[in-house]
Amino acid sequence: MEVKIKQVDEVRISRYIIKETMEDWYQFVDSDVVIVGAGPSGLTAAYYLAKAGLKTLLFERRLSFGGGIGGGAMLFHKLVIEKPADEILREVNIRLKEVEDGVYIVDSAEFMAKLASAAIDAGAKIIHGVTVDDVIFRENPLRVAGVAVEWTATQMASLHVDPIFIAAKAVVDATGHDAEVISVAARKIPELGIVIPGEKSAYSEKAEELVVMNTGKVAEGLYVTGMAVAEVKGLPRMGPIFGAMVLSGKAVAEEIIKDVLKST
Ligand code: 48H
Ligand code: FE2
Repeated sequence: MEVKIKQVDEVRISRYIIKETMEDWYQFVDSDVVIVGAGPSGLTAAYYLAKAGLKTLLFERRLSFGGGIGGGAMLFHKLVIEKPADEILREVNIRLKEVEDGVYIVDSAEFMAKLASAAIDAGAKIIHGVTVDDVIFRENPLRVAGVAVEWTATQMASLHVDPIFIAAKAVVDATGHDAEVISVAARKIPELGIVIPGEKSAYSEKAEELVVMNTGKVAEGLYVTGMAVAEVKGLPRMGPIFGAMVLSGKAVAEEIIKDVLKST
């Protein structure tokens, strides 16, 4: 088979990549919202925030999307979704199988791929391989004003490298069970008065509503969504039912949209 392929030399390949990468970093160094973690809650928040026109940047430590979605339940590639979270999944064209009234089964690969795709199409910028390891804060009024980021690879190599800072009107901890961003803020900025009781054992029927109800602002400029809510508010876990994760992502987006509009 004869194919005429456009010829591009190594210097041009490298230059285009460097230039375009730096343009993204330069533009997003001052964002409306920084979301930490590309699991179900972070991706859903990114989708709604970007759709509302906010400059939305999401950092994900790993080189993949979906956080805990990919592992399904004990590596079984299915998850449970319940009403009304099905509406969010339908909005991004994820197919659901109803197994009882208001209870659905979703395929984990389809869930991760389509949720990530929707967030990107809505305009969210997602950067992989970056770990958020600290926040920026300001006084008068006391608030979180952004994050400190480092390559995940640098951290894995245990190298002492100082971070880059990204400013944001709102920082969202969507890091899952460990609530990493809020934990570091609670430890390093005691004036914020954040006390973290830690997640409780499983109680699925209660946990779903509690997580969504307790989603939102934990300090000025700092918000929590997803499984991190259980850690920060001392709530039970729910296992492989993911309705609360996407509903929590949507709820945090709605609260931030209101807060950011109020401040501008
Ligand atoms: C950059 C980071 C950092 C960091 C972590 O764990 P996730 O899937 O989080 P959620 O809250 O969206 O979803 C939770 C769900 O997956 C789950 O575990 C449930 C429902 N469990 C119930 C139960 O009973 O166990 O995703 C978090 C993402 C991951 O991709 C991490 O790699 C990433 O955040 N991340 N990224 N900087 N400091 N910390
Ligand atoms: Fe989990």
